[in-house]
Amino acid sequence: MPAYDPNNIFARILRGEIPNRTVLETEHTLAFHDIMPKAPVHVLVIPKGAYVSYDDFAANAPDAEILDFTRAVARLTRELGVDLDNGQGYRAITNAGEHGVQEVPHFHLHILGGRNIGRMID
Ligand code: DGP
Repeated sequence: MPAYDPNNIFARILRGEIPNRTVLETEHTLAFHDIMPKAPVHVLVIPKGAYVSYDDFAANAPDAEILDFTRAVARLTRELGVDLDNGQGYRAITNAGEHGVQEVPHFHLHILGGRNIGRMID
């Protein structure tokens, strides 16, 4: 696992050093609009703790942080109108490392919706 870079963009967003368009904030989780949206709904969900990737988060975060994050994702799909009770669905993806073409090395989940996303995201 590469060392966590405390000056990555999302760490700076969490410290309030870079503005963001917040959608939801909970005790352990922040969700905000992607700066270069690939769909009408494109929200990034991040834990407030310092994790590089999904596997880092899933293996090392305290249970309370994982639960908070997971429930925040469910709440977001409803509030963004893409959940399967009220909307037409979404894709949730996370990129990790070089082969995953991860740009920002702080674990984040992309929630994409509002249109048919197709079979793959570049
Ligand atoms: P990736 O690491 O490849 O999963 O994607 C990172 C995403 O972060 C990409 O869709 C663009 C977005 N992004 C990069 N810089 C910023 C920023 O300063 N603010 C916001 N809101 N999004 C950003």
